[in-house]
Amino acid sequence: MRVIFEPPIAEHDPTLYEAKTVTPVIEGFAAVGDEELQLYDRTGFLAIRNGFGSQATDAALCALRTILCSDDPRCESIYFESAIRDHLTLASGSEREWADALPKVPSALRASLVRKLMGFITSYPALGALAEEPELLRVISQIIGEPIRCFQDMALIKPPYGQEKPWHQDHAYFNFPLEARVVGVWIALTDVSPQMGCMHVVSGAHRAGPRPHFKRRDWQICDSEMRTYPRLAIAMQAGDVLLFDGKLPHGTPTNRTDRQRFAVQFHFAGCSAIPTTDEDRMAIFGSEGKDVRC
Ligand SMILES: O=C(O)CCC(=O)C(=O)O
Repeated sequence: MRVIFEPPIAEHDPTLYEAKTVTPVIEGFAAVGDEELQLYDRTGFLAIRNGFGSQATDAALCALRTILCSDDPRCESIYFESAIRDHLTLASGSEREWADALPKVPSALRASLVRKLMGFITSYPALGALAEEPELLRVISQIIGEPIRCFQDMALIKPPYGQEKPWHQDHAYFNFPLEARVVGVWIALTDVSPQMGCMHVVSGAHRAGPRPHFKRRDWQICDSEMRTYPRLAIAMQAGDVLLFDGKLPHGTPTNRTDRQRFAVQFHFAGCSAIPTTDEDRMAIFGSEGKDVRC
């Protein structure tokens, strides 16, 4: 298992996430028909109330808590919030030394500072079950228009006062041809308000295609570009699901509460999508050689 320590990032300007708050109005996956699929095409997202019931979300949350408390979690990688450094006895040194110092951090504190887990669906059935829900898969195959595969699973846990995930397009992180349809599935396992760092999106902006990304607080769209768009904050309840296009600009602000925010995210692509290279991706989403600055 890989252990990654996120770098500290500067606090974001709060105006970047000034947004109109909306809540999901489509009740369950079964309510997604032609009209909703057309809405997805226009807006780049669908917010679904009660995609999953409390039994499924409670079981998934319990599995995540098990991973967080385990000394040997069965996942591919674990990412710690930068604040974990304040609790490691080594102030400097290599990531290897930090990882060796982790067991000395009290387990509850350690668990409260996990930001992301990746690669767990094959080891934890309650989490794998979310990615196999037949009605969810039906909707995603209709969006993509061909047989689909889940190519990435992650748990996104914003610790109390945890850091922002700056505005970006997920496609800028994936080596797929630009025309390949990629669908993100963001499942709330706890209620998530704007104050807790809910998902923020720019409705319809996936249609403008790839935006240049820059290495700033993260690999992200320039703040000054994001300020020009009208933004929506999607307030969700546990079990609600956000489906969104890989080219939809989205981000999440700092968690301004003392509560841990839990979500699971999957990414799906069509089975026929053939992976490209980092160079191809950077030629599309990078700023080099283009007349753009940030
Ligand atoms: O859950 C979050 O805070 C944002 C996650 C996200 O946008 C991503 O990982 O691409």
